Amino acid sequence: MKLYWGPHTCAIGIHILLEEAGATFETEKIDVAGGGTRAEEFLRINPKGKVPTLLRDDGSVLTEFGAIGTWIARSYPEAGLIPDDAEAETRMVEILDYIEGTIHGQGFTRIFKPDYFEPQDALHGTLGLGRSKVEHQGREIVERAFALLDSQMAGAAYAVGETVSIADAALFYVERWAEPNKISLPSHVNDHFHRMLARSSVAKVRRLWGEG
Ligand SMILES: N[C@@H](CCC(=O)N[C@@H](CS)C(=O)NCC(=O)O)C(=O)O
Repeated sequence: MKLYWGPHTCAIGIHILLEEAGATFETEKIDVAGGGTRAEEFLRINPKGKVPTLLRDDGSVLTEFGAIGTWIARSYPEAGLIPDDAEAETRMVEILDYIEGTIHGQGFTRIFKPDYFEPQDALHGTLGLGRSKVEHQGREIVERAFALLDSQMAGAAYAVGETVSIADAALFYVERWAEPNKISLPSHVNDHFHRMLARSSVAKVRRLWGEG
């Protein structure tokens, strides 16, 4: 199988899950910032034009973080990436959806791509530090969401209890977007970020991504 990834993207979470699972896979780097996800060759593989994209050994393609993460977790059950307990699994999906839909989709996308959300004339209305209103709104969404997760994470090593799950890989990729965007992580979330950084899977992936 092959993981398509791009520097600085959410694909790092899937790369980490593949390492945690002990899977055998190849990777292909896509120049996302340079428009590689919009190249015809890539769109033939994933018409959504997004990474992570996972090409499986049977030739089928999986997209969307939660779906890819679930497939990895179900395919390598010994890695324990989905909690066995139904209540814990449900809580994990709740956190995962919140990260995908709200922190990434609504928050960081406003920060990275304010022009997706506002008409050209609104780009001239800036608030403090030269940020557009949409970008400012994105920061508020992200900060409020991290604060909420922080209140849920007191006393727990990982997103749901004491072992790594799909939600931790997702939480890690949004945590790593915080500092470059001058967003401070609240204490429990920050502890989680450092706990993830200390994992050998994360160190390995960061080295492969040219970061470590
Ligand atoms: N809903 C998708 C989001 C994926 C996504 O937004 N990927 C970004 C990188 S973090 C991307 O590929 N952007 C390239 C583009 O929009 O051209 C998922 O869960 O996998």
